[in-house]
Amino acid sequence: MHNNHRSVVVLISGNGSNLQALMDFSNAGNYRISGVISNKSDAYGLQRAEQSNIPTTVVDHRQYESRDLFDQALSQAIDEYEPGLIILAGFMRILGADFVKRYQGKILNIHPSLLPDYPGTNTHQRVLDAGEKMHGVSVHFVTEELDGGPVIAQESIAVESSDDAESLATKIHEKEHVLYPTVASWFADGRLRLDGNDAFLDEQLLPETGEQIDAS
Ligand code: NHR
Ligand code: GAR
Repeated sequence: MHNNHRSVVVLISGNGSNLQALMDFSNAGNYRISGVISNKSDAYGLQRAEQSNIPTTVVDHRQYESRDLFDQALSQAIDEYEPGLIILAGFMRILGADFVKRYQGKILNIHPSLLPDYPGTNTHQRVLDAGEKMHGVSVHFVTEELDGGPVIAQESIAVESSDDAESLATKIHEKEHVLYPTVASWFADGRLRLDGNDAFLDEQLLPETGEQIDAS
């Protein structure tokens, strides 16, 4: 892996509003988005990248006979950009053990829940169904364990009685669009480190729920 902490590749599968936020903040954040890769050729995020003159690559998972072969093709596409950091932003393909090992400590994901609660999909509806008063968003290091890598930072929102899954998704997106560029900058500045299943910020071990951000 290239040792330029400031060069980032963003992996997407869809809309790419988090990609947009990362692009908009990249100057202030001191990182550079070298490329955007999607497993879907019709992902709207690809158009966002092109509008900002950022090179794009499509690696369509349906064209590979196995997950391993897809992961290998994805690795090749990533390595052409020589990044120091890989950011998953609404990327919807589970990555295999070999892939994760190759980029150990250099992959981040944003997940719409207060991890370790509610890993997996459909988090907003599950939070509503459980009658939770709080919901939120987490940025974590990607490890082999799905949505199980150490949490770096999270931000909470209150669940109101008037909320539905859509209103929660909107509130969560607002938080994500500030939180993710912030954490990307920490990484670019060399402040973040993964050691086994522990995350460190400025050489301080982060708690299980990461750094609590309150930007409100
Ligand atoms: N890979 C590893 N190894 N570890 C993680 O923590 C990962 C990961 C890949 C993606 C994002 C994650 C999320 O934030 C993520 C974290 C997709 C699925 C999934 O079930 C699950 C979790 C996440 C992303 N994907 C299906 C699959 O078969 C496909 C679903 C679809 O195409 O719509 O890969 O929630
Ligand atoms: C974000 O809310 C992100 O947390 C979530 O998908 C959305 C992507 O939005 N990620 C997952 O659910 C991963 N399984 P975007 O494409 O507009 O950035």
